[in-house]
Order: sequence, then structure tokens, then C-alpha cells
Amino acid sequence: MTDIQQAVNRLIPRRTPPASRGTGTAPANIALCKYWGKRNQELKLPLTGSLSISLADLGTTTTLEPADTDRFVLNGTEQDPASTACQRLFSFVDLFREPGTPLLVTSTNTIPMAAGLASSASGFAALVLALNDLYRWNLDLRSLSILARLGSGSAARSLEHGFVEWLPGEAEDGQDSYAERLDITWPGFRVGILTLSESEKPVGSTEGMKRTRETSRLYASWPDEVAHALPRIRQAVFDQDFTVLGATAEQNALSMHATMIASWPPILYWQPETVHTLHQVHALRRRGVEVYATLDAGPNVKLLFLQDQEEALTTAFPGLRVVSPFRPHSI
Ligand code: 2P0
Repeated sequence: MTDIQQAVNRLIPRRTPPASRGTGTAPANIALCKYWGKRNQELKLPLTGSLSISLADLGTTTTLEPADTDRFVLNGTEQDPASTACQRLFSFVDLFREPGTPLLVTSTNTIPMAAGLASSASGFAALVLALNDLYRWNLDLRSLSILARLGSGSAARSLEHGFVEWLPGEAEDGQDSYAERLDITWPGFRVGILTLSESEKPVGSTEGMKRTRETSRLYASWPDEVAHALPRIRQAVFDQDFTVLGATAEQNALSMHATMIASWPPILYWQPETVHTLHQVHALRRRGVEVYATLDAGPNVKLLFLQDQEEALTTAFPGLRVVSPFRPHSI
């Protein structure tokens, strides 16, 4: 039996028959201290911890229903069964079901896909919640986070709203590698999403992490960077110290990109618009607008700021999509 199947069986020892329908909904998240690199590929166990903010109404809702054949309908469009998305989805679902029990999976993403925001985090978190509902497992959030992690690492952080920390764990089977919410609300906290470039990602995250670990000598310093940044960001969240949080998050994102750029072949996710936006952010800061940037595995920039700068930023960046993580949300 594979390690991943064993990890699943530890939490779900018995297969149960499906209900007539199961549904789940989960927010996307943006890491303030990034996850980049695994200690175990198959179980998606990270080398370091990470800390994120969930994006309220931006996320995924998934419904599962027994069907005659496996089908995946995303935002109203039937997906090709041979596509990577379908294969990845149903090989994950296979870990949980009796053979020969096809499912119709219907998902709606409210994430602006063109913004290059990862949909795998909210996608796998919503899927695990829908499976929990369909098979009536009644699992706690910790177990659900472990299962979501097996689909996509960052999905471990998408089970809850607000600030969420993923504990890397030490166990070989990953039972101590899960995320939990930090008990704090910060109503004035804002995340701004800029769509800069719709160009295709040259390297996916899974491959990008592997290549960085294997070929970038700068990667040796990454655990030190996280050991510095993660406790600082966590403390800044509890202190509501936006200056420390923003500066540490921006430096952490740029440090991650530095390790990627020093890989071979190089992983350079930035486009000219990315660099231009970073310069704009720095110019705004020099003019007293407190805003920080963070970037993931793609060319787009996300902004971190507080409510009192919202007007200045929507003026500076027309088309900025502003997310209020602590406003009441529907998902
Ligand atoms: C993060 N990213 O912390 C980092 C920052 C991208 C850059 O987690 O291989 O899709 O499925 O575990 O979760 C994207 O990686 O990768 C990611 P897998 P995943 O948000």
C-alpha cells in the first residue's frame, strides 16, 4: 500500500457508503510566510512552517453526487477526463472511495482565475469538506487539514478563515503536519489582488519547489529565513503591528523568489509588469502610503495594507480587487 493511502486509512479506517450528496466550501489563501520546499513529496510534507491569510469570499464550492461515470464540471464547463485537472482530482478521490463508485464533481471558483491565484488550495480544501459530508466522516478540522494537504500542500491552510499557521510537523507519516487558525480578528486588514499578466506559468509549484531544492544553493538559507520570519509575523499578527508584518512578509516573498531565480534552469516568474509594480509599491511607501507586496509562484503581485490606505491604493492601482478577510463572508 502506498504511503499516501496509509496516511488516509489512519484517519478513515472504514469506507462508508455515500449519501445522496455532499458539499463543501473553502477560501483561497495567500501566504505571508511562504511554503516552498518539501521534506516528503508524496505526503506533501513541508520543510518549514508557513502562515497565511484566507481570502473570505474568494474560494471554491464543491458538490459531490454519485453518478454513472466520473465527471468534473468546473464553473459550468465539463472538463476533459484526460486533462491533468481531472486525473489529479479523481486519483485523489480514489483514496477515499470503494472502487467502481463514480462521482459527479461540480465546482464553482470565485477566485479570479486570470489573477493567477492558486485554486488548488481552496479546491482541495473544498473537496475534502465535500467528501467529509458525502461519506459522513464527521472529522475534526485538524484531520481535514491533513487530508487536504495530501491533495495540495497549501490546501492544508484553506480550511479556516483569518490568519492560519501550518505546522510543519516532524512525524514521517505527517500526522502532525496540519494548519490551525490564529485566534485573532483584525477588521482593518486588507489584501489587494492585482491582475498583471495572464501569461502561462512556466513551471508549476510542485516542480518549482523540487528544482529549487535540488539546484539552488541559495535554498540552503531558506529554513533560516523562515525561522526568522514566521515567529515575527505570528507575533505581529497578535500585536496588530502592521509595519512589522508587512515588511517581514514582503522580505520573505522576495527571499523565496531569490532562491527560485538562483535555480537551474532558472525559475523566473516575474514579468516586466511585476517589477514595475514592485517599484510602484516602493515609491508609494516613500510617499507615506503604507503598503507591502507579496508574490507567489507567478507574475502577479498581491498588496497588503490597512483600511485607511484603501482609497490611496485603489487610486494608484485601478482594477485592484480589495479583499476584507474579516468582513462577514458567504463561504
Ligand atoms: C504558499 N505556494 O505558501 C506557496 C508560495 C506558492 C508560492 O503553496 O506541490 O500548490 O501541491 O504542495 O500547495 C503553491 O504550492 O504545491 C504554494 P503542492 P502548492 O502559498
